[in-house]
Amino acid sequence: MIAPLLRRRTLIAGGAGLMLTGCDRVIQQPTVRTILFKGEDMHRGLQRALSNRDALAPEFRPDQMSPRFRTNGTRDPGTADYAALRAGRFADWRLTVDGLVARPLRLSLADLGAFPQRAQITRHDCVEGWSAIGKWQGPRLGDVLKAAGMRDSARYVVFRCADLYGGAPYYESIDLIDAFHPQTILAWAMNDRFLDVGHGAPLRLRVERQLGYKHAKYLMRVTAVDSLAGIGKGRGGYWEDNVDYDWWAGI
Ligand SMILES: Nc1nc2c(c(=O)[nH]1)N[C@H]1C(S)=C(S)[C@@H](COP(=O)(O)O)O[C@H]1N2
Ligand SMILES: [Mo]
Repeated sequence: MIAPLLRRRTLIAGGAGLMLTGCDRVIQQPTVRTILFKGEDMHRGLQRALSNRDALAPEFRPDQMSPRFRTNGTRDPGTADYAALRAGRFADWRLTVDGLVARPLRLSLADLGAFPQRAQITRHDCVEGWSAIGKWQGPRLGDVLKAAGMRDSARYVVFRCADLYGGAPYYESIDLIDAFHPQTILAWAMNDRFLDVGHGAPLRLRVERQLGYKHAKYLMRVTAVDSLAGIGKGRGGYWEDNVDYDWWAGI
């Protein structure tokens, strides 16, 4: 009597074991992957909540500036509109500030130069794995948004650029913590000269707590919005829409 019972138990146990093995392979793998992904999201969320979003990015001494600062992405928008602005040395260029603001603005380079200026020597970190230290100057984005009378309903700031990259308009967006961060500036000067075309003339964003692709070059328009839905493909930026880069690229 004992032998058949044992055999049966063994069979049941063996069966359960097989089922578990089956689960491991077939059912649990996606589950594990889902949990891992959730963990990653949670980790990012935590990192974001715990990191002091107001902390300053490191600033450097003039002698630490990179002798060569490479260009990346668009190096010349090359459109007829941009070529015309460039030919006029950007005298006719205006930055539109609109969206959820009480007073939409159209600012010339001279207008931007009339705001209090901030100069900073910072390190640019590209997601592709290179960095360079350069000096940037311009008004704080926060001061420009205040001048436009940004409304309380605004949640994000969207940056439209003059260039198409791979045929699609380059754009980016940041939240209000970064928009009002003291080192977030609209830079018209780099290394004590007017921005050159390669680096985003006549104006680019510097958002020093984030990776390079957030630093939109060739700025044309700054728009305060309450949602990123309906802009581009809705993920808040060119790379976010097209290559799945993170919207929040904090460093
Ligand atoms: N309008 C626009 N802004 C852009 C890009 C671009 O292609 N178009 N490339 C981004 C990327 S990936 C990086 S690393 C930096 C490069 O800035 P730089 O050319 O001044 O080095 O600009 C960012 N801003
Ligand atoms: Mo980049």
